[in-house]
Amino acid sequence: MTDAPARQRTLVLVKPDGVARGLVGEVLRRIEAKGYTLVALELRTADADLLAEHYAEHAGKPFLGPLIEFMSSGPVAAVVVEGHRAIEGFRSLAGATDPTTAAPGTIRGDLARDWGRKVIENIVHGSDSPESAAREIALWFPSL
Ligand code: RTP
Ligand code: MG
Repeated sequence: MTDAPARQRTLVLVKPDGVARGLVGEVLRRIEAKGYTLVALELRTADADLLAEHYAEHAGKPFLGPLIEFMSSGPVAAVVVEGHRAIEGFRSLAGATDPTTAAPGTIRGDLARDWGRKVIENIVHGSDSPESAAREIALWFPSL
């Protein structure tokens, strides 16, 4: 490997389905067991404005409205996670977007339910690139 990236920070959200089902501790356990560090942690019910900014990349997509409705339906646990290659590493822990096809051993594969709802409910969000991570962390934790 060339020029290994330094420690990274990523924004993880335990979504309302995960909080409602009592899975915050299980998600944090997996993050800590992997060796990542928790830098910030807050339980919060997000409003539509925050979520529209958070999901700006999905503007115009048909699932955006149901996604914002779902994500504002109850509290989320917002977590800043730090570690070597933590952005890609957490996406790997989370598994594929669709709970039905997410691999066993991943958070979504083990824990997410496919309810056949309007939008995919899949327990966690994780930033998908260094640029997204910086933008999302600034949005959810402006004081960091
Ligand atoms: P995330 O952003 O939550 O970490 O998930 P992701 O990168 O795997 O998925 P993304 O494409 O960014 O989509 C964001 C979230 O929107 C919901 N979604 N529902 N067709 C659908 O019903 C649909 N498509 C996307 C999921 O909750 C997904 O995680
Ligand atoms: Mg995404």
